[in-house]
Amino acid sequence: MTRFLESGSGFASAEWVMFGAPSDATVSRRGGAQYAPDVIRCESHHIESYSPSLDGDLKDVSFVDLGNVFLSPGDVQSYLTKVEKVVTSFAGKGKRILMIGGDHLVSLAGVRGVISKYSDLHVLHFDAHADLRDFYLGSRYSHATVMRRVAECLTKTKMLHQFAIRSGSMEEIEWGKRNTDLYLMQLSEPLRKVKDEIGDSPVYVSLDIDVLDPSVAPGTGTPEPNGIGVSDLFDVLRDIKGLNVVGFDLVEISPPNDVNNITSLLGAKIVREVLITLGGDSVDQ
Ligand SMILES: [Mn+2]
Repeated sequence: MTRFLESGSGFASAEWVMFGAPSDATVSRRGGAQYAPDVIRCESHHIESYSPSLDGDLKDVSFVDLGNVFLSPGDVQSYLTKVEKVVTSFAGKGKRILMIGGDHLVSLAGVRGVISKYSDLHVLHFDAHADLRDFYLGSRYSHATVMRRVAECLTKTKMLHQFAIRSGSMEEIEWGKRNTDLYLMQLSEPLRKVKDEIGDSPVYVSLDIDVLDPSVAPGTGTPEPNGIGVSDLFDVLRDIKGLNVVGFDLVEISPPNDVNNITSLLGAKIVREVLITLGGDSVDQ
C-alpha cells in the first residue's frame, strides 16, 4: 500500500492516526468518493512535505497512515458500525483521528466514535450543504441527513457549528436556524466567535470539499455553485489552531469526476496543512 506522504509506520508512538473510509453508500448524484483515500495518498507524493505558509514540515508531525477500513458494499449500517468501532478504539488509546472519506455519512461514524471518549464534543462543519434533512430518499442515514444525525449525538444540538452553508431545503434551513449554530454564507467572522465560545473543549472538524467553489474543486459528487475560494479555506485551516481538535475528516472528494486529479491534490494539501497546523498541539488524555 502507498502510505500518505511522510507517514510513520508505528501505531504506538503516533499522535495522529490517519485512515480511509472508502464509501459511496449514500451518494445521490455522482459516485466515486470511494476512490478518494487512495488517490489522495498517491497525489500526496506530488506535493512538498514543507509548507512555506506555515513554516512547518510534515516530517515533524507524529502520524501514521493505516490504510483503509474494508467496507461491505451497499450495507450502510454495517459500514457505520465498522468505522465507529475503529474510531472508538483509536480515540480510546488517546489518538487523534484523521479520516478520509468516502461520502459524508462516514462523519456520523467518526463523531460517534470520538464522542465515546469526549462526551462534551463540539463539531465544526464546513460544507455547501446543510445536510440537516430528517429523511432523504426514504432513509434516515444519508449524506443529506448526516448532520441531523450528528446533532442528535451531541450534548446540545447547538454544539454543531455549521459554516459557509449555501444550500438546503427551506425545512432543513429552518430546522438549523432553530436547533444548530448555523451560518449561511458566512465563514471567518463566526468562526472567530465560535472559537472563543468553545475554548479548550474537544472538537471534531468535518470538511466537505464541496464547501469550495466547483471551479476550484470540481471532483465532487454534488457540486454547488458560488462556493468559497481555496485561500478562504486555508485561512480557516490556520484559524483552527489552538482548538483541541481530536478528530478531523475530509469527505466527498470524487476522483472519477475530477479534472487532472486537482481536487485530490488539493485534498492532499489540506491534509498536510491540517497536520502541520495541529500536529504540535497537545490533547487532553
Ligand atoms: Mn456537501
